Amino acid sequence: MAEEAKAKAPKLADPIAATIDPASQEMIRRAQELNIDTVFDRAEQMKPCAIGVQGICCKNCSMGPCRLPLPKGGIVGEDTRKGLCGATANTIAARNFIRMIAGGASAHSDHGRSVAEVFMTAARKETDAYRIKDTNKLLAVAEALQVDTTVEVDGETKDRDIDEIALEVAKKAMNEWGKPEGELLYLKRAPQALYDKWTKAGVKPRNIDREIVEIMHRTHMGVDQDYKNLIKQGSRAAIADGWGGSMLATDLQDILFGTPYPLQSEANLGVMKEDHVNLIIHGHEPVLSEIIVAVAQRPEIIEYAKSKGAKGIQLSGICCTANEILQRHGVPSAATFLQQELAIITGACDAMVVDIQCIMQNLANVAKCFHTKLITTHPIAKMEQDNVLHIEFDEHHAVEDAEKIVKIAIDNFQNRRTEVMIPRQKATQIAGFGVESIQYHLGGTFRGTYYTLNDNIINGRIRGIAGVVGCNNARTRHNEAHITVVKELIKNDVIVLTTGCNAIACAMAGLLTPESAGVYCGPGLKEVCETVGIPPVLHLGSCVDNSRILLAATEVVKAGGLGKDISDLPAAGSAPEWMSEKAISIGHYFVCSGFYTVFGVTLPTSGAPVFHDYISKELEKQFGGMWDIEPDPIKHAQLMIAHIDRKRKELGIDKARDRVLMDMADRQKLEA
Ligand code: NFS
Repeated sequence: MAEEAKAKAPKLADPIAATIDPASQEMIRRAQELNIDTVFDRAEQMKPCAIGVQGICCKNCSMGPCRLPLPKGGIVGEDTRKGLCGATANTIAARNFIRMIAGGASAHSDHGRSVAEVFMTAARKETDAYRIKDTNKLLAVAEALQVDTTVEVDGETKDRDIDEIALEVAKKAMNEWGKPEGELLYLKRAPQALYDKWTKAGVKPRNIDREIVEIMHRTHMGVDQDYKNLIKQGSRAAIADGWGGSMLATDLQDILFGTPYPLQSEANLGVMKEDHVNLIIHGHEPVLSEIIVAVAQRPEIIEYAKSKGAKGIQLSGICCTANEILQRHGVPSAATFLQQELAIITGACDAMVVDIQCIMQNLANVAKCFHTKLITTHPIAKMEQDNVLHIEFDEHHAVEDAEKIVKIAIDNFQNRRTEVMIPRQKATQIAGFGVESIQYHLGGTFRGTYYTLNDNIINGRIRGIAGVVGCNNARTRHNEAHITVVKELIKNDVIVLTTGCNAIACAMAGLLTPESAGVYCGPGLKEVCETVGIPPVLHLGSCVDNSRILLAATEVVKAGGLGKDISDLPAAGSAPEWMSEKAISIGHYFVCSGFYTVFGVTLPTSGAPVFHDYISKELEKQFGGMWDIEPDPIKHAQLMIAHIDRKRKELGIDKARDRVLMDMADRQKLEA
């Protein structure tokens, strides 16, 4: 009988096998003791569908789902697999793939639209909660959106009124989502060579919404049945994300909330404090979290918390909201995507406020086992469980909403019922980098370009640039691939630009400090980091801020000496533990912008080898970028390094690096 019960007990995750992070291991164990399941356990109990993983299941009509597994032993001769309508594996995989792009692009771009709406409210002065904070950025964005920043008065050129510029920027920006003709204005920010490639390939987005809608149309039963034509539309929508919705989100957020500048903070569950009210902000849009940060710092609110027996209020963040409030205010990051349930398992989370994206529905079930108030705030993202509070956030009464939320957290401090167990682990991080601050650190104010960075790439101290980004995925060991890939890159003198959950993982592993250069970097990168005083891994923000990587790469091209296009650069992109549709959209706009892009885990194209080949080899001919997949993190990083070396050779700067390394060795010999 006991044996039978044991056999029926659901399989639980092995904490050590589930994550490399000791804090998370401790909390997984704690959850298991309390009989609360987490994503790590569920990943043990439910295996993914092998056909879905390969991208060859079509459920776009009710004659299916049609599943087209690869024949045992692979395809010999002609691939005769087809669905009821005749759709081939290539058609099905391409449809599924671009629907993922549509999902991802719409998430980023709808986020961008919300910010644009708040921006409009601020420009119209309909709210006191938001105002233009960064006028320099406003002027830069005005130029990119073709808004005049000067006026002619009596034959004289004068600066235009800032409020007027803001209003026109707001209108021009809003227009990008649905204008009836023309093309996205930001496309012209790309290097001319890339713009020309987009023109030739016929993939310049017309407006953001249209490209997403067209994906849904083309992938409807019986429409587009040519994988090349399908992915062409995928490219157009992905470019509309990277160079449109995401880039606008980043820019307008910077204007409203300030452009990030390097600052110090901490990361991991250990940032929570037992004797403080712990309010965790989770999700993606900073429009709400910005106000919560401001409200939680007000003296009377802190006094109110003290009146309830707490020593103060500890704010922290999860997922990309963590990155947003870290970058601009130094609020510590409590957790990556996979740790969200664990933050509640501490027993010390008095309230978790969520908006949109990457929020697990099981948070509500976990919160039910504790005193934690879980608060949804967005009209498009509610939860069905009845213990969830919904306080709908509106920019017109932003401060009142934020006050209400902060007070709920404070009032809940005294209701803690389970023993509090906060893991001790936390690490120092330097975050807050961006296109502008890289320019400052690695270019110098005098030249105001990326000259020093380029110079160090040309002379070989820096071998190349990598953008390592993206999620966690419960099908892989939490943070292992993130950290292994990044360490392998910096060991080989590749400087890393990071965003999203990779950034939080790197912060937790101590890679976002200047000191880590001495420990983990190759001699060239170490020398540069120590001279300039920067970490070898630069935190550029949230996932919409991947647009910063596009613009940083463009600045590198502009600074000269490294070719004419992003695809000429010794650079590569990576998402070692991706899981979301947003990651596919990002991956694809990286590819369409000229980056060699490697994903970990799996790619939903493996069941359609011809389509897979097309998005790797053929797309390289169009844009210079290509997809690749490698789950093994060391091989993954080595593929990126091999690509970087190939580009160095094409640029004729491969010899310079040999010389630098020889110099270093000689110098070390002398020192010894
Ligand atoms: Ni990006 Fe942010 Fe994390 Fe992945 Fe989710 S938080 S938008 S999608 S899981 S990196």
